[in-house]
Amino acid sequence: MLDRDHIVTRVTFAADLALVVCGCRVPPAFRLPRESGAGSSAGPVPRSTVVWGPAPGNPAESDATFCQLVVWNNRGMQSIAILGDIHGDSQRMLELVGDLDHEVPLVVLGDYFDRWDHAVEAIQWLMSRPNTTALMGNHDALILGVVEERLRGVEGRNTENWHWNGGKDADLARLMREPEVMDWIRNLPAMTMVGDALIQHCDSPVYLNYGTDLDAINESVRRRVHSRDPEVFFHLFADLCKRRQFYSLKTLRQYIDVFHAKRLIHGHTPHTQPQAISMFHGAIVNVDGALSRGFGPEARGFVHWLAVDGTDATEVAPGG
Ligand SMILES: [Mn+2]
Repeated sequence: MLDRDHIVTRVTFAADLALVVCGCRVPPAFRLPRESGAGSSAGPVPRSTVVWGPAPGNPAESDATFCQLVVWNNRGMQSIAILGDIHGDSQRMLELVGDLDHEVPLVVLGDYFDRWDHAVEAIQWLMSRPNTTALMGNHDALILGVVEERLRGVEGRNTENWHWNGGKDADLARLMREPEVMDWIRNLPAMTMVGDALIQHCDSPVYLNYGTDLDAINESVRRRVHSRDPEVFFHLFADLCKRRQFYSLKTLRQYIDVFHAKRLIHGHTPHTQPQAISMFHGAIVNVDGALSRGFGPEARGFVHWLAVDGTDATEVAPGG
């Protein structure tokens, strides 16, 4: 026999489900607080936020009960979608950004490989998507080193490190058959600017070892990558592994001032929050929500919306 609470729960669940399916309502438990990071510091609210959460009325934590909730607000806002480290999970990537209008600029922060084994598919989708800027992460430098070792028939320290950093043989095998994908990775910029935001893979000032401005750094990284020297790749990988090096506002400011930036957006250091984490009133924003199932079966990941005016949005160009 159903008691009153049970009936109320069932009715509430049905109502919530209908409203969410219609795009009208998100259950209160899953409403997101206004972003405290880059979006709000620019003034306007984000255009939308996508977050994973338990299905309404069904809080059990299994994959089958999770659904993707999309909160739309301020549709007229020009804003940029930013996605953290994909780590081989093309399916989760597509669930988050696959349906975005192609007019919406998308920036992905690097680390396409390892942990999960569909990186090549993820990259092929990113290659085909207009209005997309992709950056290089430490894992991407590493796998380029592994490729060079394979081509030379050796297993050097790139290969050794790749194995214990979650390297997936199936993805490497696919990559070796896709020269266009290799070329795409080799030409990834290390960093880009969107409006007043500097965007890079890791939370470290190590990039200044490569140059004193954005173009010089990107060119220096590109030149090293095109040397195709496994040792050069290993050093680039090791540099881009650095993390958590902006522990004071002073250190952060000294760094972003070099680029005339007001804030820094990075990935690389995964966290399990359902939205970006910011510190120092939005001056540094971590958008790596550990979306890959290589970090565990829990449904995670989000799109971070960077609100800028229309002029800023046009500064995002494929290839940075
Ligand atoms: Mn990384």
